[in-house]
Amino acid sequence: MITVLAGGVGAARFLEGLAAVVPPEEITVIVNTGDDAQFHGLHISPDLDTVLYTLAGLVSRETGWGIEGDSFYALSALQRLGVETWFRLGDQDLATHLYRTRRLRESASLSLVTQELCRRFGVLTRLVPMSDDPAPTRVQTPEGNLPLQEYFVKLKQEPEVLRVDLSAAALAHPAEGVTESIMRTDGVIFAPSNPFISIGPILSVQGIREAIRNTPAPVAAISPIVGGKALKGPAARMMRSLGLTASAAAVAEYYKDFLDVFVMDVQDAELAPGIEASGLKTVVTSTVMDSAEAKKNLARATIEAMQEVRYSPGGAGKER
Ligand code: FO1
Repeated sequence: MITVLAGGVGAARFLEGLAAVVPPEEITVIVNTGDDAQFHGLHISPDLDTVLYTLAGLVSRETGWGIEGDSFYALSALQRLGVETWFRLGDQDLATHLYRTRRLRESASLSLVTQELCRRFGVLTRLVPMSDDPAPTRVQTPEGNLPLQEYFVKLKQEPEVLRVDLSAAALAHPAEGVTESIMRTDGVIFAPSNPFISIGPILSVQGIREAIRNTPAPVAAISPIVGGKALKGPAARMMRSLGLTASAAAVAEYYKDFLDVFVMDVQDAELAPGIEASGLKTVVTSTVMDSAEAKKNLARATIEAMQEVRYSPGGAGKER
């Protein structure tokens, strides 16, 4: 069994590779819901949907989110009504949000609705929201304390980030099965997602940080920073505005309390000895997931490194 902590697009690409090298039923994905938002009275869970559509083979290849070939008639009609439409919801995508919102109003939990969606989309990988409680991430910027999607989409990640506010996640309880899937697994992987707005919210949910520290399984992270740049999104800029260096080494340092294995790109090979010296097993491989083969290779390299740690004298977790 493998447990993955995941955000949106980067995580989804990695999971495509993982589900091709490990039976998908043996993978549990704990997905960030700090990005969840309400638009037009509907509950949107962008990271859950990005992972769902990707594993179902339906995701838009151009954007990495939404459905390939979707139309935007409903959004245009809403625009005609004078409604703000900066968050682009496609017509087929809207069906997912209509379904989820109706089920939540019927008192179904977000976990149950996610399970139903997985079944309907034929996704065998187990997707679990980090929490069934609302846990919206907010971003403190010079322009104010903003809901995540306002910073991310409306303002195009342009404002400087002074602080990421995860106080709602800190009050949230993990969804059913989340801590168990961390404690009873053969390996935990932090997908190559933004450490602050994707993995950070998951780690902030009550009990998850402790579960990751205490699990007997090896814990690996894949750097989302390659050659000082983010694979996708604002992680590098965010690191700089939070006073960190945008580098794989800074990501390793940020996660070091949790990790046994750190997977980083060949472009950053010169940083590996320094990271190894801090007690982490480092894997230097290609982390740029530009083909199906590249995604599978990254998944294989991560699993192999976790197995080596698991079966090495002392095993995983001795340093944590
Ligand atoms: N990202 C954008 O940059 N612009 C959008 O209009 C947008 C719409 C959208 C609709 C549904 C969905 O599931 C995701 C969507 N995303 C959009 C992606 C999303 O905002 C971010 O990628 C994540 O929240 C960050 O992980």
